[in-house]
Amino acid sequence: MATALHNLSDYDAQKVASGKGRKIGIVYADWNSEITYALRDGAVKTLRDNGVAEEDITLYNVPGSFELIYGASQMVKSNKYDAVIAIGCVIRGDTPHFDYICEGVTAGLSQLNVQYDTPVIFGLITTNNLLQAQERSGGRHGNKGDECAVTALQMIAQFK
Ligand code: DLZ
Repeated sequence: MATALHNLSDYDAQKVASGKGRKIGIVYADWNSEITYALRDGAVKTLRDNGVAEEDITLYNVPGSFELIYGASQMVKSNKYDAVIAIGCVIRGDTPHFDYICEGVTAGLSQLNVQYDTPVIFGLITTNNLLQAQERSGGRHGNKGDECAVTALQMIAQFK
């Protein structure tokens, strides 16, 4: 039986540290752009709502989720950002490709978190179908982009 799902956009504004003066990099994939652009926009809005200046948010796009690893890596190594958010959407198809991309991105982003001092936030949606992705990018389960923005601010406040 499915468990109740936390709404990805729910957060206690009182508990989120101000993003004033913080610099955030967002790398997002163009694959499944209906979803990833909504995630990106959700992240940007939540960062702005919590004090991050527009000029302190840098956006880079990459072709697919697999390229998030390289994009995030370049952003982290530049030392210009207090946190980097990686956004992508992988939808299960008929072949094992889904598993390879998901595992590759997860491992790649995890490695960055261990090797460097800039937190990399995991904004990869991995779903069985388009509807599940829509539900998590501004639909009935909220927007994972919002969750990523709040997570980034929490990580910065805790460790920077
Ligand atoms: C090739 C591919 C496939 C089949 N599916 C997705 C997907 O659902 N989501 C996504 O972000 N990217 C997908 N890609 C593209 C790969 O991430 C990558 O861009 C290519 O394999 C080239 O490296």
